[in-house]
Amino acid sequence: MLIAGDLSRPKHTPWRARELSVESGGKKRFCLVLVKPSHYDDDGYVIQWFRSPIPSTSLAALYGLAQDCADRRVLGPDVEIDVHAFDETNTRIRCDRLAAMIDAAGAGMVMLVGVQSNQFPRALDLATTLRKRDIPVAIGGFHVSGTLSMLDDADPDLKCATAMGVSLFAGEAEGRLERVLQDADAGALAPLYNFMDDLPGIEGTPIPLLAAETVRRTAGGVTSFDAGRGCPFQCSFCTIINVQGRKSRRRSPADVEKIVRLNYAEGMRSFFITDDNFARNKDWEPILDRLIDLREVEKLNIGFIIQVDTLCHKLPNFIEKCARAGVRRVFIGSPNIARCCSPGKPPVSSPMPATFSDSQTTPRRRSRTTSTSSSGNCRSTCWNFSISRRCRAARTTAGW
Ligand code: B12
Ligand code: SF4
Repeated sequence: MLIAGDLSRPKHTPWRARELSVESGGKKRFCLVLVKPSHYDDDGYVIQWFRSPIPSTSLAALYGLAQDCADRRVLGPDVEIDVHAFDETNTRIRCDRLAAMIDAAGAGMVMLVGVQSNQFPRALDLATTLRKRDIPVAIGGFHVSGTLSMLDDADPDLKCATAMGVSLFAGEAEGRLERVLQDADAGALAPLYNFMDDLPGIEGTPIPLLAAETVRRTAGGVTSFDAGRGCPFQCSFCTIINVQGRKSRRRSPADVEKIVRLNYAEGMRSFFITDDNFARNKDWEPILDRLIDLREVEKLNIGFIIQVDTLCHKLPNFIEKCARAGVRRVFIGSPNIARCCSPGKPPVSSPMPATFSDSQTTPRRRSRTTSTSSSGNCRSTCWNFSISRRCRAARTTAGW
């Protein structure tokens, strides 16, 4: 791991955590506030709904990890960690109130989580207000990880965050969150935690979870979780493999079952499995077998949404088992809709094999400099890139 790295900023002012630490009944408190920022619309308003469509996976992941840190008393046996999670897409974020919560506890910090590029300006604005009140702030998520992984020079927005004393976190938090909490409690947050070269295994790690009152602010019935991360392919346009790598890292089938059961007990019936390419999760079959059992033996009324590549049908049993497990919607990526849809042009066939050896899954990072010889065609980047840009071309070409 690299701490601090090449981002420069003024020396971090030790926060008043230590001075303010209050004892109540012999226990100290540390207030950890997790905020998933929304983003601005074209007129500069924060986009917000009375009920947002679906709970945030990133927020759930961090909340699960933070609760685990609280249970393990990572700040010492006499320090209680209170964890609060807010999703700005359904909750107004009042920085003054967050600061008051932390002041009342005597110690704490705000983590801005799962921040994508379109949300980074909003995250910076929240951070500015909090930093003016001397609250320790950390920002993590795809923008920090992606820009540090793919841009040679640090992104100017990251420099801006660093300059105001915000701590940046690149990479994944499993096994690393306690280090950040301990540093914050000691008033010694590093400017940068960079774990991009050390992606953790996620089997057996704390499962993503949100408190019922957080989930109640969403439309209800639907939630999401990641069964795995990493994709073996190396599509030239893909940003994800630069961040999550090309090796299939996954939760155990038992953990997936636990996630489904816990959420089912809270009324969730539909699950978006957010793996960018579920067909390349090496445990797709044992996971589907568990889900089939839940549906066919225990008669749980569950349904799933997945994302796959166009060649998933070549995996023996994949489609049949998906259907039996309750997969009701599938995002299928295509690298070139224009060619697939245009009359007279043959569909693009991917040269990739249907299964992968470990040797093919180990190299990672910076696909922009690699060849496009194995494109997986999943929905993720293809959806964001191809459908928006290439579909327009397809419509024109195909005369839609
Ligand atoms: C699922 C998903 C969605 C779902 C979200 C559902 C949900 N319930 O959350 C939906 C379909 C709604 C969606 C929408 C969009 N998405 Co999306 N999405 C994804 C996907 C596939 C998974 C994200 C996820 O949940 N990951 C799992 C969590 C646990 O990972 P994580 O957020 O990275 O968090 C980990 C670490 O980063 C770290 N961490 C995160 N924050 C913090 C903070 C601190 C302090 C610390 C210590 C650690 C830490 O810890 C976590 C656990 O390890 C990603 C691709 C990917 N594989 O990342 C794209 C992705 C994030 N989406 C993307 C985009 C572009 C969008 C849209 C803008 C698409 C569009 N054009 O509308 C919208 C934006 C929605 C919005 N509100 O603004 C891009 C973002 C690119 C970028 N530069 O930021 C991605 C990377 C896909 C891509 N390459 O194109 N998305
Ligand atoms: S198949 Fe999808 S996740 Fe995998 S490299 Fe291609 S675009 Fe990225």
